[in-house]
Amino acid sequence: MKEGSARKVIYRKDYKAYPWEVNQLDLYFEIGSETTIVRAEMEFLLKEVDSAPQDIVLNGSNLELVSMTLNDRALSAADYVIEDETLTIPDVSQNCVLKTEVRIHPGSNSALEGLYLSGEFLLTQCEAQGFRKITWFPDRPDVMTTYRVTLEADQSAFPVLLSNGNQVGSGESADGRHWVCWEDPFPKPSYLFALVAGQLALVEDHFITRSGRDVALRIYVEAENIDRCEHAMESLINSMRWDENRFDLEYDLDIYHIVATNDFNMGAMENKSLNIFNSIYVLARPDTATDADYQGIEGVIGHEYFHNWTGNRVTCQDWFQLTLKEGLTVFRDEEFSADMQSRAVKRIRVVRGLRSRQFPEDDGPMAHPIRPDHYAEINNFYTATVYQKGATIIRMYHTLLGETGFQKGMKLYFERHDGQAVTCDDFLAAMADANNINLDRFGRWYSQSGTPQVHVSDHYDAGAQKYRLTLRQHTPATHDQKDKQPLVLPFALGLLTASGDEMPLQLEGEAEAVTGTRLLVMQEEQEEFIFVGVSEDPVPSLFRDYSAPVKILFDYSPEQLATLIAYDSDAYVRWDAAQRMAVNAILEQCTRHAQGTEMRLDASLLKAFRGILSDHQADPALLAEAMTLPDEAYLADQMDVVDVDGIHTAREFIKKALARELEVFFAERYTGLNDGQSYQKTAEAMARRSLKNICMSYLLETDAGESLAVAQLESSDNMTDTLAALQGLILTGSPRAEKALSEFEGKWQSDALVMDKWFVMQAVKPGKDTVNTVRKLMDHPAFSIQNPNKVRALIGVFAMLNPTGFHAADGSGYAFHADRVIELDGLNPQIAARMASAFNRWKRYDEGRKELMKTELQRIASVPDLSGDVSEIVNNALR
Ligand code: 7ML
Ligand code: ZN
Repeated sequence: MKEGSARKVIYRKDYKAYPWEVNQLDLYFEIGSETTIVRAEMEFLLKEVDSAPQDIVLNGSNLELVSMTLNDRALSAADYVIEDETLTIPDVSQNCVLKTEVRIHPGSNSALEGLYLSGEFLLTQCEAQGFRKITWFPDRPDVMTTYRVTLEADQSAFPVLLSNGNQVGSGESADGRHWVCWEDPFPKPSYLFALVAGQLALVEDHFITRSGRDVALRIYVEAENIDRCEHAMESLINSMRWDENRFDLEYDLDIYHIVATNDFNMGAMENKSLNIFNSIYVLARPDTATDADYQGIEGVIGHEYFHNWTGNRVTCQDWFQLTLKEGLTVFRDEEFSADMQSRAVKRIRVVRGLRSRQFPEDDGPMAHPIRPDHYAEINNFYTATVYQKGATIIRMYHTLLGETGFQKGMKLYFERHDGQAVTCDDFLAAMADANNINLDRFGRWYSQSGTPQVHVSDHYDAGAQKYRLTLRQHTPATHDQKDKQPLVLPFALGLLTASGDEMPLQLEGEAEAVTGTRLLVMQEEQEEFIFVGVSEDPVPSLFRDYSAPVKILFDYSPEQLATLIAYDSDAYVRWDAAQRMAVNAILEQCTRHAQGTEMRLDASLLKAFRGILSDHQADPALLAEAMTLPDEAYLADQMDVVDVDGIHTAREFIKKALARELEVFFAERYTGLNDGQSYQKTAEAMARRSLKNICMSYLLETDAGESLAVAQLESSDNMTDTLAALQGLILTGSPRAEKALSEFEGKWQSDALVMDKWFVMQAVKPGKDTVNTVRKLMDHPAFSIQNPNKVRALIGVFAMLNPTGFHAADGSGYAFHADRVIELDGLNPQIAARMASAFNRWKRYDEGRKELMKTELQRIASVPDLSGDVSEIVNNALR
């Protein structure tokens, strides 16, 4: 059977504990790029002393078996059964020692899972099921053991030899070879194993934990990147301090490694004391990385560090529980970023991401609960639902219990489960027990997919001074589930007067009123909240701080939205009101465009923008968020049948109209912010750059823009300003764009990360011709189909962030993309599957496009030996 090819579906309900304890795993690697020899020795102890004989089941994939012994007796093919990716030694009746020797070939491993080559060095990626590509082992997260790992390699090619835990020995061996031995005292599942071998440069610092442990912090990168590690190191130190202060959690070893690689399928990986990172999330210098990159590094360094407790010390019983560690760790990294930067800005960006990526997923053919009930390929379930929606569920515990109650729950969770592999139910039980409350109904969030809709209606009775809010929740059926139940929704609410003052809130039956945000909890399908002593018809400020991950349906008048935008105390509500106004304006023009009526700019939107531009009090980053128009994918989500070109045309129209009407305001703000100060890394400086560059993007819609952008490009001392100017010139079709692009290329051609940006800028250019640019760029020396970052920058960005290019009516974008999915499937099934998901929402388009996309999906599905990864995605889409 071809590697990765169609596996059977695995069900959560079929979970069975492993009957054996694995006492200790000794690994010996004879390292070579072409061939690596792996010797493993492990002890199996029956969990139940008087148990009947049990099978020993091991996982392995693409391993060349050299030898295998059980209690020193050589096993032959007659002693075991190999089927799919498992090897079964039947009916073993006693504790025993298993020894194996296998050969693997890292140099020809293009899937970037298991042991593989990146440039000149070797490294591993084991989550979720990569360890089975290294050696025979029960490759499941509930089998935890201690590891001792010896790495032996040529000293000059592989001077650095790293694995998990502490270095306990090293020495020279024959023929210019050397060895290093590592021991990890903490039992861990195999997915947290890692090794790195090669020539790498080291940046070192240290952190003293609050109990006085002096931890060596070592970041390994390729030598030319040695001057780009400062921010990552600072982020690591901040993460360690923050986890002590906010979560009372301290680091538990004397050493912490981070290794950066250009060849990585994902963002990063939390292997115990040996994190491996996609270099995007480590390397930064002001002239090579944008503010968004700096923030991404801080967040991801935090994320992987926080996994040490939420993931490593307490891990998952099985892969259905993935959100147990990922939802929780995303919540923790969001809170870290919020505490380090601006809480409000972080919250808005999180909500934007949830709406533009998770909502579509939850409404498409791959819809699944945060804790899925089944999968064919687990790699397809590292999703926005498991991660981002999972984090919103954790945030709701926090909202319901408060910081103190939540931390009590965390404390009990660690007291009960440190060192164990557990389930989402265990987490819920710890939260409930620590706070003495019943969270059974809240638990439905784990098993129900789809985005709930909350229909809000209100009624004001002036005579009685009463205000009634009626909430009705409804989750539409999803692909995977027909019947839905009501969920627990924390509902944070405020009421404003028409002039923007916060009203005191007093529910019927309560003794007195309280001012400010009120946290209510909705549990039933329909609930009514009646407020008394309400002196005027209020403007409701709903789901403040986005207190539940729902679609809020309320028919706001333009005046009410204007009040919220101008006055609400909650930054999320202000931003959301501005988005609603922009969505309404754009969709209305989209309709007019379709009807052949002339488009026009809404007076209320114009007025709101004028207000935003004149606000010199608010955080500039919040103003920038408020003026960032909803993206085309989010707009598409609001339509029954997506009008690709209409959305694009209407959005462009609104942007240009705002720019023309408010040119003076944009120019004034731009000039004020473009103060010639040299680059600073502070949150304030980043906020100012974000507002400045949003203003420039509007000014580029006017005659004044081009010269501003050119001047900014020429004087810029940082990548944020450079990229904003260059991207702006490209998008507006300026004749200056081509020269600027080629100068940029000349300057950065040998810099992998910066060249990714160069690919992105060209791949997002709207219009049907971009497919040809993208095809041509595939021949550029900096592009490689084998490298996931390049594939994402060029192919992924074209398919997912360029609707008018990908969805060109002639199907050229679809055909190109399907060819890439097929090409990638033979190299890297995980990346191929991610790319294939660009077709997931095909049923939401017009008949012509639907037919074209369906044809491409069928073409992919019919490829012989298609991987299980891609097969699950395309067959779900077609079903
Ligand atoms: C999410 C990760 C993976 C996959 C990293 C791989 C990880 C699994 C790994 C948020 C921030 C940074 C990285 C990721 C992410 C998809 C996304 N355990 O740590 O979750
Ligand atoms: Zn993670």
